[in-house]
Amino acid sequence: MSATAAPDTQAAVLVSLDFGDPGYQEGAEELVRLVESAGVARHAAVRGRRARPDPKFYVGSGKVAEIARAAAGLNAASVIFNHELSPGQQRNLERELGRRVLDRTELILEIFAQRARTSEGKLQVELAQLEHLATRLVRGWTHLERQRGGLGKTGGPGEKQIELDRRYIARRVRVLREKLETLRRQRHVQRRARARRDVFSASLVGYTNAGKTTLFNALTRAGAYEADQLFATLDTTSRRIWLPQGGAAVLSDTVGFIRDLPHGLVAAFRATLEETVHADLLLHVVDASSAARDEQAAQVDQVLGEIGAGAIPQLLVWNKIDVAGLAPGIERDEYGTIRRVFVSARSGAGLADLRGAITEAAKPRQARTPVPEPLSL
Ligand SMILES: Nc1nc2c(ncn2[C@@H]2O[C@H](COP(=O)(O)OP(=O)(O)OP(=O)(O)O)[C@@H](O)[C@H]2O)c(=O)[nH]1
Ligand SMILES: [Mg+2]
Repeated sequence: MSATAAPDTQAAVLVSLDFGDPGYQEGAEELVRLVESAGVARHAAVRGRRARPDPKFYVGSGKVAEIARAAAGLNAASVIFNHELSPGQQRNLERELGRRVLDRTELILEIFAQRARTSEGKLQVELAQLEHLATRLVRGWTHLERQRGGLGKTGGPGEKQIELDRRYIARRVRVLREKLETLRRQRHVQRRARARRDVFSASLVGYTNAGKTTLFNALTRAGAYEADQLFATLDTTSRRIWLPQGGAAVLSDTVGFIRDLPHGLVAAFRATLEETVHADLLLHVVDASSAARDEQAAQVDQVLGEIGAGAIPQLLVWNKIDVAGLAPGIERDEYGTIRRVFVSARSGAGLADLRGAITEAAKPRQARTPVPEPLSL
């Protein structure tokens, strides 16, 4: 390959800096999984330790040179920071490195854009991308003209942004919000109809890759898309499941959570997550085989609080016990209340217990709470 070959969009340099945060190591490993999920085949990692970010380049100038060397070695089209960059830092880095620089939010948005299937999912991703872009649209985009749109296979707003100006974005954001609002009202009607029929509803929530979709498929035999990649699921799917003793419930599979989920994304995905907010029961799926399982569960609880789902009863489901080497079954506290259910969505171990636990959770519900009006964005 000659030195003038076009930059390789499947190669990237990953930058993670340690500021003394205890989750640093896991965060850096997760970044590798994220870029693999985004379709990056080759990467080089640049790591470092700092007291605080450098105002101009986020990293120090020695590190910038190291990144430049690594990027040249791979002929990488993009450099991905596992951090939030200010618009100025991003601009300075792109100018200095001559490559596309993405921050963590943009990487997650890129994956979401690749995954979105339903029209609602696509609208939500485009809205989040435009809103993120609007914060970067300060001045001086011309240097990006030739460099933007590397990693992406999706052709999102990234490629078109030179033509975009604030007014265009504002107009488009308004249209997207209106469309999403219409979809939300339709959902609301469906939900009200469901509530009238008095069907118990449960939502699978949990960290990305915990096994929610696999569990959903195992419980409903639905055949939804499950994969060993982050954010395999973006859209909410709902199916009826049958419970022991003849009952039924509606089960929903939802988008996965991740540490430091960008706030703009939480807002954009509110319509999808609303299914979660309105559930009678949350099945909080935890990857019991992950070393970071406790921290991941805490992150999920935090996002649930942010979207107003903190008070919904939760059933903790420890999944992947086949890998974790745990026994299937139900764990109760001293009062007989279910604390955790141990399952393997893959082998099917513990699924009968889980159905039993859902039935038990569905029983004490006597008075139904009325369905509140939809949240507005
Ligand atoms: N060994 C084992 N692997 C599992 C189990 N459940 C799920 N997996 C695997 O874990 C990976 C992620 O599963 P998904 O069901 O896609 O996870 P998810 O929580 O829906 O992930 P996102 O949609 O990305 O948020 C897949 O490779 C599954 O095959 C399990 O019980 N045991
Ligand atoms: Mg999934």
